[in-house]
Amino acid sequence: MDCIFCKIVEGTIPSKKLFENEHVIAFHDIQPAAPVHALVIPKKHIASINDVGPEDWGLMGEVLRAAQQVAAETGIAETGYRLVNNCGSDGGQVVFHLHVHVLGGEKLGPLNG
Ligand code: IU
Repeated sequence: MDCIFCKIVEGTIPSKKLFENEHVIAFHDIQPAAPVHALVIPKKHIASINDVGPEDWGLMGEVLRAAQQVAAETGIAETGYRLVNNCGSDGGQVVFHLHVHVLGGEKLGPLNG
């Protein structure tokens, strides 16, 4: 499968890893939109939130748990941060391997700004 994030999971494309366990990995976004900008992805290829099956909700919990840990370890947990999932073209999704953005390290603008 020609998926860039699957290649990051396999290690055939390098990434600046922040966290890894058997279910998920987190790494720095290559085009950061905030001082801290990490992506948390399931190792399993799931194209988008639309494709999460009934058997995947435990895995989605692992994704959120890793996001919490990344926020703590990058020092943004105290001051606050934003988790974002883009889904589909109107949602601005570019990479079709489900991921949660962890954004922080500065006061983020309003969603309707
Ligand atoms: P989106 O939610 O699909 O729009 O976000 C994709 C993100 O993946 C975006 O912020 C890119 O900068 C980021 N990214 C990356 O970190 N490494 C890559 O090799 C590629 C995209 I392609």
